[in-house]
Amino acid sequence: MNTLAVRGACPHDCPDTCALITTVENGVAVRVQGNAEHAHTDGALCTKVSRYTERTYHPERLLHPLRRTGAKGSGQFERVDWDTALNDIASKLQAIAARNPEAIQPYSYAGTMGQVQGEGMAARFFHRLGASLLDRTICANAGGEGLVHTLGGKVGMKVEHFAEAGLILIWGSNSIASNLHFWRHAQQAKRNGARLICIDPRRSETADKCHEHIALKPGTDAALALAVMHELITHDWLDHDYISRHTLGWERLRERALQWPPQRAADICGVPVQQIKDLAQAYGTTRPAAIRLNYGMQRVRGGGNAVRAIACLPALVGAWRHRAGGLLLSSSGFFPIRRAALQRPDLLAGRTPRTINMSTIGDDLLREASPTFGPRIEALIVYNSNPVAVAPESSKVVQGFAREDLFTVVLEHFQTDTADHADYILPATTQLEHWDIHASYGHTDVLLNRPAVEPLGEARTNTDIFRALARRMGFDDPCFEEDDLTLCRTAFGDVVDFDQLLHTGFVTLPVPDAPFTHGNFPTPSGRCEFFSERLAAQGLDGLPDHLPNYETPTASDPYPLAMISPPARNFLNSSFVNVTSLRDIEGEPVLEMHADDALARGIASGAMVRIFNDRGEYRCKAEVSRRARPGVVNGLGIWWRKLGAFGTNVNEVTSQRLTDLGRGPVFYDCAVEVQPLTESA
Ligand SMILES: Nc1nc2c(c(=O)[nH]1)N[C@H]1C(S)=C(S)[C@@H](COP(=O)(O)OP(=O)(O)OC[C@H]3O[C@@H](n4cnc5c(=O)[nH]c(N)nc54)[C@H](O)[C@@H]3O)O[C@H]1N2
Ligand SMILES: Nc1nc2c(c(=O)[nH]1)N[C@H]1C(S)=C(S)[C@@H](COP(=O)(O)OP(=O)(O)OC[C@H]3O[C@@H](n4cnc5c(=O)[nH]c(N)nc54)[C@H](O)[C@@H]3O)O[C@H]1N2
Ligand SMILES: [Mo]
Repeated sequence: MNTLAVRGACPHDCPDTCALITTVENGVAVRVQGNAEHAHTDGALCTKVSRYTERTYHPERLLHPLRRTGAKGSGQFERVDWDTALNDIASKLQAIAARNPEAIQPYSYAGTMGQVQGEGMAARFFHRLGASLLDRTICANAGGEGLVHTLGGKVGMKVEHFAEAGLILIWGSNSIASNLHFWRHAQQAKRNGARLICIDPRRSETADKCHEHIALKPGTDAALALAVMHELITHDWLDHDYISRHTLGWERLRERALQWPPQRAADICGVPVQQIKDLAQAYGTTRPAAIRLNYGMQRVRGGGNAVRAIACLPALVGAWRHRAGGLLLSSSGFFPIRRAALQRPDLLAGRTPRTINMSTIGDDLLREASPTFGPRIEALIVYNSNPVAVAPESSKVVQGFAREDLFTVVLEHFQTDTADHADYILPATTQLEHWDIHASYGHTDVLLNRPAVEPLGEARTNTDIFRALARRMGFDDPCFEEDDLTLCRTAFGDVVDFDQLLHTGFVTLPVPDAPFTHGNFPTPSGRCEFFSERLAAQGLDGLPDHLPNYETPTASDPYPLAMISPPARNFLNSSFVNVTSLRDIEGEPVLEMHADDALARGIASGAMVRIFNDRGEYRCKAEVSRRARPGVVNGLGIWWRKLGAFGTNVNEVTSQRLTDLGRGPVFYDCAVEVQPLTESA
């Protein structure tokens, strides 16, 4: 038997970016394991990715191109050969481009986080075409902008140093579910005597394992942070030396924070005032104090400001002085990715196409041509994303995708809800079948992914599909001939040692252990900017503030419950929902409800319910659960619509409104009512 161990990288949208070892026997991948030589992975994978071969060799993997035969969205297709598919797609795109290339819209996100199979060749293709651009806001933009306007970039603590912290605030993060390799460090700190405090409306698996859980209402994090500042100031738990040397706007922030006595925040957050005081005392008096912030807390109207407020805290107490103090939301800003060399915006050749926000794709697909909007969207090329399931306000998204006059091409591994609405589905390779190179947003290593097996069936890499389309469209720039290994080398150029990547599979960036001990923030001022001149120049508040949710329900409202829809542990957004062994663990879509809210509505645990508001209705099973706080219901996971009850998922009820900073979606800023589903309904 011929057995190989192939080094790779997990492609998924997760902070951990693990190093993989795939065991290949006679050309078949039989096992995917964590690479024990890679410190961050430490030989361990999450349940999902340890089932990678089940996903790769899934009987429903797409193995040849498909062309639509039924009505739009019917999911009926026939097999065609690649030439037929590519020739027809190229000629349709050419005809649209001849009228106006901006009527063609790429739509992609982080199905793979690879720099090559992500936007490597795809962006070149769309830039050369002059297609509309895509504002990729759906996940992290509010928080990302919040960081940029406070710390200067998506930078922060190195994850490994959390193990040495004396206090860890796990803020808007269910780490056990979504950041397992961080959780190891938190456990180590706990064993060393650190105190762990979880700040989350939901009593998550992570909250269960912390010393304390602050179950605030969704979207009230900035109020909490401002009240903590109030206490730091009034008790003088401040590092005056750090503040004067390395921050900007202290006097103004001080004035703002003094307007936030703990009682004011307690009323807004819906938590006991003593809990806020205790939090402030712990944060003000424990060294080193570390904050693991995650994107769960920025999917609300004020998400950007909330991240700004929290990102001010470490500078106030001088936590950055120690390598185990400070904050980590994302480390992606440390990676010197050569985006221009990879994605070649120069191929726009002076054209400035419009930009469509991926978070409002529902509305935008339904928009008519107008002088402000530009042309109606006539063609949509989707890759690395499942918008019909993941984008907010599904009724609009589905209606848009169902337009008979929209030409839709979907590059996919599986026939997702989005692929059901395609005119052509093109089978794409998985991470086990292609080259790629990866940055991370949870650690500071670059990882290389080698193909472990040949592409399954007739699957082709995303890059190869865009190369083939480029050829048929007559794009003759030599950049369309570059192979994937060349693209891998281009991503970081000489900054990383490519030979080492080929040899070990990973390279650690030279990031200092405590990057902000002496200030040196990547802001314009070089300081931690409590006050942001850049925001003020845009006519925005230069200081962080609490912005209430768009939808802040009260008991007398028609939609009196706040709904959040955080990730399910055994899925990765809508990926893996079709992997039977993982779906079996999750069971079925559920809505967690507090006993009081269920009782008031005559809902028994296990009953089918309708969750609704003016935007739509979602049906699933209710679970009376200690994980839900009063007034807040938790709809877990982004199920495939067609695998959920009545072909719906949580995004039926979410809205297309946008965050204060970064134009992001507000998935967790959503008021609903819940009723038992009676036989007649
Ligand atoms: N297993 C698994 N892992 C994942 C994902 C997945 O779907 N499944 N998704 C990946 C993706 S795309 C991302 S962006 C990352 C990060 O994704 P995140 O969404 O940050 O993931 P979590 O840490 O699981 O969940 C965030 C936590 O925030 C809480 N939360 C909701 N609203 C609020 C609020 O207003 N305030 C506060 N303080 N907390 C709130 C939720 O209850 C939840 O426990 O995780 C990645 N990892
Ligand atoms: N209600 C609600 N909605 C949410 C969220 C939430 O918490 N609540 N979370 C939001 C967040 S944080 C995010 S990041 C988005 C995620 O939204 P998406 O980025 O769309 O993520 P997935 O749902 O995992 O879909 C990715 C798809 O890419 C495909 N794919 C993977 N690798 C490849 C490849 O190499 N080639 C091709 N062609 N396809 C590939 C997978 O098969 C999968 O179907 O969802 C958002 N939507
Ligand atoms: Mo995300």
